[in-house]
Amino acid sequence: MTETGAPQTGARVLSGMQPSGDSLHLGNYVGALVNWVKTQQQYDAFFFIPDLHGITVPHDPAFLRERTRNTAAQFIAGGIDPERSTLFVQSHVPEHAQLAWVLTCITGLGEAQRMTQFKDKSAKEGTESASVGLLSYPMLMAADILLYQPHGVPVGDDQKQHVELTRNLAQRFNHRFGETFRVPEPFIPPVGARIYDLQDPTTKMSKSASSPNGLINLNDTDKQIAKKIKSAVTDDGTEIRFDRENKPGVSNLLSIYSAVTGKTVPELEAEYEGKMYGHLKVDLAEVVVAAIGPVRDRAAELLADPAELDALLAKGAAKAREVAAETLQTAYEKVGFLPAAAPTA
Ligand code: ATP
Ligand code: LTN
Repeated sequence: MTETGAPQTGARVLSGMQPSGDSLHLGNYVGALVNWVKTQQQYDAFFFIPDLHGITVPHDPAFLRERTRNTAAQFIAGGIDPERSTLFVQSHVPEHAQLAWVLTCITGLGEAQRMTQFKDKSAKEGTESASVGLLSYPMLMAADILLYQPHGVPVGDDQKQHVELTRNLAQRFNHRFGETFRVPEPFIPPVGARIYDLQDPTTKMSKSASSPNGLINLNDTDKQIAKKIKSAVTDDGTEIRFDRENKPGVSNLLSIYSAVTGKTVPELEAEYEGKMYGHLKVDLAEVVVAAIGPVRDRAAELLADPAELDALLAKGAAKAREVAAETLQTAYEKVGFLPAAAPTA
């Protein structure tokens, strides 16, 4: 694919989303998952849940396990087809951690310390207590990507710097040890449907939202969804018009409406001309429920049979390992590790 989205049959893409909350939210859904689902029609797609990344900050083991399953169920319920795409959990494919070590050894300390996400997160943790794992996060992400030799990596613009480092590490490795890795392109969605917090429409909708009412989760009930939309912060005046600067609340509601229905913002502005904010909210609640209600219900069905879900993930991991093991073996040979001979009887 090119950055403009023109298809290129047979090309491979890979992406992952951390299991850092109890549920994906509407921002993850329209900003990432919906794009992934479209991607799998045209590409050989690999999607995974980066649980190894999930322990770079303090975590609860039981929550991590539950969230990993939950995320997998929501991916499938949201339209990722495990027959068509390769869907797996990162820790089930040990090659990720193995290649990450090699890449860590060709990354400069200063280079790692300059990554924006490390600077932000380590400041939150307190620089002294931030884990070395957090510093190594980008090298693990580079390994995630390079193992599969993808052409493109669909991510939000916040992950662009990590993909840039991945490209640098691939080029550095290839230059030092010989051609091994494909240098991947970041695929940043052209119309970055960014969804904002319903209570504070100047900050993006995020798992770490300050108020639970600002966030619509994929596992919210219809009633919760309607209530949160009804109490969404709107702006002065009465006009329903997209103006991110002066009307961030109403603009956000219009963006969400547009993202879940496919109607354009100008179409919606025309439709709601002369109507009140209340009208927009009632209709929006209806379309959001229609879009994510079935995803919630399907995810619940999948979670009701964890053995079946785990079996699907095991199948995905086996498919992923076939590709990952081959790349790792090449990288190990290039770097000079002595091949392990088969044991003799
Ligand atoms: P955190 O609260 O831990 O920062 P998050 O909710 O922002 O998490 P991420 O795990 O960082 O979510 O992002 C997963 C994917 O969802 C990324 O591709 C990101 O660009 C997308 N995404 C996250 N929040 C939004 C949003 N508000 N609008 C659009 N896309 C989003
Ligand atoms: N850092 C990413 C998650 C992630 C990822 C990847 C995305 C881990 N490894 C490989 C794409 C490719 C994030 O969304 N926070």
